[in-house]
Amino acid sequence: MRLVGVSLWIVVLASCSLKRDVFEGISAGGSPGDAAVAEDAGGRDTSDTSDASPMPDAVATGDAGPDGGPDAMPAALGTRDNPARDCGQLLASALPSAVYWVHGPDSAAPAFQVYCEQQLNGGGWALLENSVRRTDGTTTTFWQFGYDQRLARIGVASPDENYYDGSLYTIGTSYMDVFVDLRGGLAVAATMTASGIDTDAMRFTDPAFVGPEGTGGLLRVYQQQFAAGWSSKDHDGDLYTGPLGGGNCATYYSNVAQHYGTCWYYNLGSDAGESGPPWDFAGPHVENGVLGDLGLALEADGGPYSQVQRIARFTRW
Ligand SMILES: [Ca+2]
Repeated sequence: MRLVGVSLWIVVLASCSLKRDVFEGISAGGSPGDAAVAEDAGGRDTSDTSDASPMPDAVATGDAGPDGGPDAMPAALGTRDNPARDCGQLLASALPSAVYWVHGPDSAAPAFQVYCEQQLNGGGWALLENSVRRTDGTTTTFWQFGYDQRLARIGVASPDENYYDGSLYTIGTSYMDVFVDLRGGLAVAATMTASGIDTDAMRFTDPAFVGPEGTGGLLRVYQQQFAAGWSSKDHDGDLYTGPLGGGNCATYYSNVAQHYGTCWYYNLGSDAGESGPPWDFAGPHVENGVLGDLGLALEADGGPYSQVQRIARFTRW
């Protein structure tokens, strides 16, 4: 038995080593400072006088316009003055993972900021949800928002910070969940498409698992965390009807707001201890069987559910 255990340990270590390389590549582009870089990248170069003004009337009336003059260069793609449609358009322009301005599928809609993940699973993904392990309990607190915040934007758009942008559910058509374990190993937990979402129930319209099982995530994660319901401490929209937590998965699991089935394979802010220790509030947790099937590391002595470093959801539109 001892030899078998050692062999498994080596396999796990080798697997983690490979995955860590992937994650470091992904997180390298992400810091809050990138937001400022992206926003300021459209610096106005007024030295180029060869570009004729498309608005000669502005010169005649003395109105130089908001760009500082008729000869101003166009703002860089992904800035407030020149928002992209989505992260995919920015990826096509070879722009790396960072925060950018986008306008979504309606080019006339007001621009907003998203963190674009440009390396993982083809890139072109906007960060929708990011739960990061914190031993001080603040991650659990972050996810205890109420039903009225389900479409809100909360936190800092960064791979290293807790973040939620529920408004992206109103435009998203593809989704991807990602886990990062305590050793930095990364795996895609589920991938799916949907034609829309019912913003009252927070249930997806025509959801479908993309897969394939394994590299494209696990069907059972999709079934529990995408294709079922959504609950918060003040709203029971999940499929669980048992007595615990008054039948509300969120109430039962530390008041964490998220998509639930009956109830979860992962939780953004709660452990699943039945009562007392090992209940803890470090934040994101995943069921051990799911972690094992994805080749990720379990928490030592963590019970049937392990802490992870990060759970993130991304979307495209
Ligand atoms: Ca329920």
